[in-house]
Amino acid sequence: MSLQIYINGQFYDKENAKISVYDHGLLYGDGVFEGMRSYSSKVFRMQEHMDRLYESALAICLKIPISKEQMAADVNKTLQINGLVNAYIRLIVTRGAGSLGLDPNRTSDPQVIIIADSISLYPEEYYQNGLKIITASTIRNHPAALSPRIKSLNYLNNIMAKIEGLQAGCIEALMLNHKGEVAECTGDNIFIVKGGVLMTPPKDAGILEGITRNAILDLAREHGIPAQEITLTRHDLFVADECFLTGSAAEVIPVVHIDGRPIGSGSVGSTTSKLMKAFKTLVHG
Ligand code: PXG
Repeated sequence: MSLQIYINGQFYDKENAKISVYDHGLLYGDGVFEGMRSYSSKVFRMQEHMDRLYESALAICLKIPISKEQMAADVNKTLQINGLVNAYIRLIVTRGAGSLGLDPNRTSDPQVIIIADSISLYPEEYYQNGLKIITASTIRNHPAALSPRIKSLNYLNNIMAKIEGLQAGCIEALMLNHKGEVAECTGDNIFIVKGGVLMTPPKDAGILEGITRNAILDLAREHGIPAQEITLTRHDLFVADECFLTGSAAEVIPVVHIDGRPIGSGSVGSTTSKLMKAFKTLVHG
């Protein structure tokens, strides 16, 4: 049986899961999304993902036609129908089909789409030996242009940064904010360890407040690792002992090189290893 895709409460074969070319999600990137993971058939931090999705929608004046509870139930149903246990879930809400003009009032029927599929993970080698990343010249959205806290369908500057990374032979790239401070990577949050203290940029540094990021901050607290949400510059990264990234897809992945410079010893650090293990236990527990 072909993969079943949810659109507005109905399921369609992957080949037949289609929406209008007049949808403002396509025409203007006018919509919001979430990327989630399920482990042993249970969505990790479902409530947090629902809260972030509905807040992103609220921020762009998009009214999601179903309740959070219904949405969560529909996510579970999509997993179930597809017999998926450990999966990646992409949830999309578009503004809906409208006229060829920006006016969101001339659209109707936001489209709610749920895709649950098997996950394509980063190669295991990166988890063992760590990533090399570069700093992209493309910055995160200026907060006065579009809040970087909105997980919108407009990901072009992150994609441009990703292209910069790929052209340099790196699968992730660091993005700074409009003040030149460290924000995050194109689809992952960033952490460093310095003198036994875990540090990550604060919510207002132009980041998406990652759900994995918050889980790592919780785990640090539980394991007695001092943690700070604090402004970081590239200098702080260059002199850090350890560095790692977090995201729903990547989970926790070490970084051992930035812009051609080794971080700390140039190999995966002990705090990073400890948190990688703790995260595995958390999601599989
Ligand atoms: N920053 C950005 C800009 C993101 O898009 C994260 C951080 C990590 O957040 P979570 O909540 O996942 O810990 C994200 C989300 C993909 C993919 O297919 C991943 C994200 C976004 C879009 C696509 O790998 N990560």
